[in-house]
Amino acid sequence: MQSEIRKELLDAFTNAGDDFLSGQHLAELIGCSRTAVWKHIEELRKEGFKLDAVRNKGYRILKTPEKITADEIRLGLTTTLMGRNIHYEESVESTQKIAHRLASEDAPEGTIIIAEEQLAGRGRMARKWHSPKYTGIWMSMLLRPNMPLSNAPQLTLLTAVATVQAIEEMTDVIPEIKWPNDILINGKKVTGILTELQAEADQIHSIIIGIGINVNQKKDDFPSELQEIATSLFIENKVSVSRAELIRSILKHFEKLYTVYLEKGFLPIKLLWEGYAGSIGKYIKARTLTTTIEGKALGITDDGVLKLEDESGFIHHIYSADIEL
Ligand code: BT5
Repeated sequence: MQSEIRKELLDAFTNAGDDFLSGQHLAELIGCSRTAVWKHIEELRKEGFKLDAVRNKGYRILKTPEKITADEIRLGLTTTLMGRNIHYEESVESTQKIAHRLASEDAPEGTIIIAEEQLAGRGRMARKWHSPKYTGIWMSMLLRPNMPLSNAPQLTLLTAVATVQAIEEMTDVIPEIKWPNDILINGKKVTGILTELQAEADQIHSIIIGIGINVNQKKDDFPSELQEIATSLFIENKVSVSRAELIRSILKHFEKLYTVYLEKGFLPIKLLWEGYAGSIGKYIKARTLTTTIEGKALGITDDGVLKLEDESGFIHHIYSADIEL
């Protein structure tokens, strides 16, 4: 109930923009007492929000906190599904781990899990994902699509498109997607995506998509082994980016694409994906679990599978691999 009031309060401020909202008006809108409104306003202040309070006019939000809070994400969120349920933690092992637990506890589709830092952030195949405090977006999204298991990797590609669209909306950089799960800027990795499943037989119970984005790190913030291969939006764009705003933008773009995907299938997503793909037409090395194949990346199939032509002209279909450009 308390958090419902908070959500409605933030929705009201979102709709009001720069206008003031009086305590009386807010109380009527939300259906609670003026004292309750005041209590929630005080809570927002404690979280680091700066509010203007003017007699006979009311309240408006001047500045949001440095930390990401669930409330800051909600302020300005325009989605109806993604991020309507937010699970926020200061420090976790991995947001994926929490998402798996919440998925088993029947958390609703669209739930997101955000942490300020991850102590054991993970990449694919038990690799580590460096996730320092307050500088990046470490987020998992919970989905429950009704579709065959084999289509799940398409959601990695869809997530990459949504993330690139959000980065383009918020910065002047030009990111490109490296199949299947990386986003690069000037050849360095700014984002990694990890798609995990809970399923029985061919029935998907839930899909958990983890997104890691380096947002405001400086070069020295990366450990030495990552300094030459990783980058952040700040390094590339030279200005810091609001993480909460970027999260909202990702959720907005993701929801749009996900709706299209559920209605029309992968093809429209594929077309968008191709527009952002950096490696198509280039010679690449694909390391799968069992072998390494070299050749020209021709593109992806209508299902999202990578087509790689080796020097004999044989076209390999690659379902999962690490790519070297
Ligand atoms: C990935 O794996 O790129 C998927 C990363 C997913 C991270 C998110 S954060 C939220 C959610 N919770 C989690 O615990 N994970 C997800 P992969 O393609 O296997 O790449 C891993 C490799 O990227 C590592 O071996 C490093 O070389 C490199 N790497 C690690 N941390 C990095 C960082 N912060 N930025 C750029 N590269 C990094």
